[in-house]
Amino acid sequence: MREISPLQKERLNYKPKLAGVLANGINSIKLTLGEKTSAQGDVEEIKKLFPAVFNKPIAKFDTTGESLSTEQKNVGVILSGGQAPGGHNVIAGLFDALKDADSNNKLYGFLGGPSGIVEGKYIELTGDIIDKYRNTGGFDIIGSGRTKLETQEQFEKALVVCKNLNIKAIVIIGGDDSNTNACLLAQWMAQNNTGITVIGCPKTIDGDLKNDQIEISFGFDTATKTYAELVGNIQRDANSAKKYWHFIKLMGRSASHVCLEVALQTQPNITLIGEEVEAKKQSLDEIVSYMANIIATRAKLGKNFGIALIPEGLIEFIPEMKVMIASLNDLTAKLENNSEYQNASNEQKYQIITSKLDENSAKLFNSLPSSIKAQLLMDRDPHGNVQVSKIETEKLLIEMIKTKLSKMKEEGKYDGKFSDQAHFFGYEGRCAMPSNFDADYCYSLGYNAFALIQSNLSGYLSSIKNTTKPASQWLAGGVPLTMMMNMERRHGEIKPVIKKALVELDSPVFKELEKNRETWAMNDCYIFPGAIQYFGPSDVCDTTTITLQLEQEKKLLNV
Ligand code: FBP
Repeated sequence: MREISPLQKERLNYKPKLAGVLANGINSIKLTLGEKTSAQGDVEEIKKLFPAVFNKPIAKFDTTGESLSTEQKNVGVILSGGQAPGGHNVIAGLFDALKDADSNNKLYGFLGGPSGIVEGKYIELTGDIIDKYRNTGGFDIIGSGRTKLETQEQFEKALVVCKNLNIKAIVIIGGDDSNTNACLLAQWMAQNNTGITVIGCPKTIDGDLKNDQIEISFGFDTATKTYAELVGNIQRDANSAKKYWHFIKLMGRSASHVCLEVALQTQPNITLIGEEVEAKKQSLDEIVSYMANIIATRAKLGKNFGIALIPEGLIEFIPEMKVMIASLNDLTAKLENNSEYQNASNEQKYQIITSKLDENSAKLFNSLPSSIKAQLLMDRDPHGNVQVSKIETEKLLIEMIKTKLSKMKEEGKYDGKFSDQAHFFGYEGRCAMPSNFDADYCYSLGYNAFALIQSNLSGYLSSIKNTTKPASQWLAGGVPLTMMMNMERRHGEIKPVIKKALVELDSPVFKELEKNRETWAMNDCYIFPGAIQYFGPSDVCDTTTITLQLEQEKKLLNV
């Protein structure tokens, strides 16, 4: 029996490239503090809720002969939320920096996500353990979870655990919701004078945790390359057999960044973008008509096949659905502890729900297939998000398109054959072996997190910039978490959360799709990107996403 594959073995030996400013080691870094920051929205509320960590300046590191604090420090690390390729390298970078600073420093990994710190479930991460996980995908080194940290009791328990382990800093590796946790924890630790600092690291394949200071969340690069490989393979199959329309839903939660990036990498016939649907106020019926018309026009050209990409969160952007989902969110939160509702059959649940919705939403809800109704009523995640990965939008669209095409056939507007295949790609990419970009970026994020800790900063997100350039030119620093926050309705209540970065319709990335999609719809301009490469020419192995490249090019032009 083999224990690992030859490629796994090679990757364990890969030496990730460290951001240039950090490359001289943790003892040769100088901190500069920049402008003070505010919040994304609802400034007064955020200021009131986070007095200890609000209004902090942007942090920037430079290489000098000086050193940051040299005080011995134990650190605790948490992997939080959905898996994203590169998480293990964040931990490896953090571990190497902490040991470079002082070999007596210890790193503790909390098990199973944020609940690990509350329940005191942890392991000490030693060199032997870390070495087995370098450059590997997955979060299995310590596991992950989605527990929301928000109560006094949770914070008090976490403090006891940290005191017992002499932990002086906590690093939370997570997406928007997990870093909201980090901010709440940082505030609590500061207001209670615990001396414990809290740092976040930007993780999520969804690509929706980004701004001027955070160019990309880790995992987006590898996950989109993995999906693009799969979409490319399907395109080649479709182009060979010429008999199926493939409807491919892509993970990514509300934002359509994943779908947009994969579309630019593969050039399919149809790409839906949730944010565009919302801006154009397209109804479900209009979306179906748009797709059916492309299918019918291709059929006239003798092409009864094609590829359609659908973002996971599409349903949340269709105006009538959005209104209905907002009401369902509030209703399901209220009914959470209602035993009559909880014990009811699905059909009874639909009746109770329909009786409480407004007329339009009730009509829409009743028009949906039973499977979609059940999926819409599933429990929200602990942060109050609808679990869009479980809603089979691709199948809903296929059914509606079939009905539309039959009608078009009766009217003499369609004379083709429609045979469908539905796919959902999400979990296939979340634990892929990190690309060189993600391996390097994550290692730098982790190393940099320790530089922020040594700078005694708390409530900051690790930031590595200039990432379309070679790693030797990457910059490092930190951005206050409060700067990204606003107030939103979750679980029926208004709460502080990090604002998700959605696809901007005036961005060069969306414009690139807009410019090409009519051509891609009718002509088969498919690109087959192939598998991620780890060894070979740099433009094949080290180049990052088209999204990041277009965004950075635009930034340069604006300067
Ligand atoms: P986060 O990075 O925000 O945690 O989400 C990543 C993600 O993969 C989403 O794209 C997806 O909707 C969700 O997790 C699925 O959640 P789960 O792993 O609980 O099924």
